[in-house]
Amino acid sequence: MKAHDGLYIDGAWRPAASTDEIEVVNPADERIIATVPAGGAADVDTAVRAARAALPAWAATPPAERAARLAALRDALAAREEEIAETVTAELGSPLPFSRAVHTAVPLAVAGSYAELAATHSFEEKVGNSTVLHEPIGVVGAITPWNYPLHQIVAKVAPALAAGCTVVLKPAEDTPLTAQLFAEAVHEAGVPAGVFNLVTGLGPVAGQALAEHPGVDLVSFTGSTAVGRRIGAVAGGAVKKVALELGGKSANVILPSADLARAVNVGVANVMSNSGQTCSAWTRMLVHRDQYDEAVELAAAAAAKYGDRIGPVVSSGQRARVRGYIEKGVAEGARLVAGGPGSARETGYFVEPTVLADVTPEMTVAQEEIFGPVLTVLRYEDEEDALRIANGTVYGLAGAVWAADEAEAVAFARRMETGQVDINGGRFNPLAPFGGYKQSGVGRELGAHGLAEYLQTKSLQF
Ligand code: TXE
Repeated sequence: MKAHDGLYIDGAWRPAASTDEIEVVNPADERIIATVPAGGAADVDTAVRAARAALPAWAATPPAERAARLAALRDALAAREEEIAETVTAELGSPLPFSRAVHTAVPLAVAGSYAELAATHSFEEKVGNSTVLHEPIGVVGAITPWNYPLHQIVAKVAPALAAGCTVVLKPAEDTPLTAQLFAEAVHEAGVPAGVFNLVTGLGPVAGQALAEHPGVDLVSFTGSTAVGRRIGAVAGGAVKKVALELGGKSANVILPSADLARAVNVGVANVMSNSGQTCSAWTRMLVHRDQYDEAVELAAAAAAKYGDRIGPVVSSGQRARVRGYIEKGVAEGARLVAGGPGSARETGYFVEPTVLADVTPEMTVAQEEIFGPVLTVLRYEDEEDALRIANGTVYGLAGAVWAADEAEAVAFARRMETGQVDINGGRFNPLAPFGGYKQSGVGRELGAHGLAEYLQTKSLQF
């Protein structure tokens, strides 16, 4: 697979100071498909310096011109649509149709939305006798995960550029090739040198160096809660702004009036999609006790149908982790009704689409993020009980409510401690804020709320 052997810094591909390398593995067949540099602290420093040097001119560039670069970036990504889809499939393992429909189409929509927002957002407002200026926060250190390789990058870099910030990106070590394609598109879009820089590398080395670098004004991180907590501590110590998008354990609440079959089928599809590697996945299905047995039967049948339609999980480490959770669930008393910890396939990091029934709220599988194709089904007594269970984890990223009457679902959703709720299925909206309550994170991504994360305000008093 095509790969650059350098880092994209200050407008060009340059050799890394570090001689370390990352081997990129295709999780579907376990083959090494490419090698990229594993940048070190010196490389991060070079990239941050380039971003700092480019900041004054980019921050002073009129928003309309920044918008034009973002529109060109969207077009450059669109021109690479098929190559991006193939690359995501090769390094993440997702089936090609899914890579086209989601891994490519969603970030294109997000990039397009920021091209528009940059042009229309008002970076200045009048408040009484003051003029409030919304100015770029400065140099952004963006650290992204592998689960949606391009979307996670675009969701940070596009608003940062729209705001007038410059960026150093450290993408996940599992999926650096998509990040390289993104850098190519940035270059082609005519974004000035130093405004966007890419340092591929390992989390504890390049990621840590970026989070700790004094030349970085905002660290925007998406990934595990454990790493997010560390980055938050580093940023807090240095009094620098931080945006964290962490894990989730979202509830899919099926109220008794809902169309049960539809709610269960969509719920299963939601969890299995991307092999369960979605932070906002509805991994806990909550069903009224009178409908419980029927729901479990429907869920098991829907999961069994997935079979070969989902790809592997990203790595052998992830597979071991997911299988460990399934085993733990069974050991704690859950009933396996579909899938299981084994797999018929000898090569590839595959996990069978799995459904665990008779799951109770205190079980590990109902509390911790599994990040694999594993659905838990829980029983509730009444609406208050459902609410208690839905809100009963440390997370609060997303969720869903189903009811015959939309108003009934909305009334329940208002009481949920979570950042996003899909009503009777919902639909992706690239302009709607996305982010967590509680330990699911700090800050929001997407739309105007996402843009605001990259701005700081100055008040001129007259
Ligand atoms: O994440 P990491 P991992 C969750 C999910 C998954 C688990 C582990 O539950 O099973 O996390 O995944 C960089 N300083 N999510 O281990 O390590 C790393 O290089 C700075 C949820 O892959 O958090 C990568 O770029 N950076 C999630 C990014 O952090 C560091 C998406 C994420 O990797 C670092 C992914 C350090 N010390 C996993 N250590 C979501 N919210 O969508 C690592 N990194």
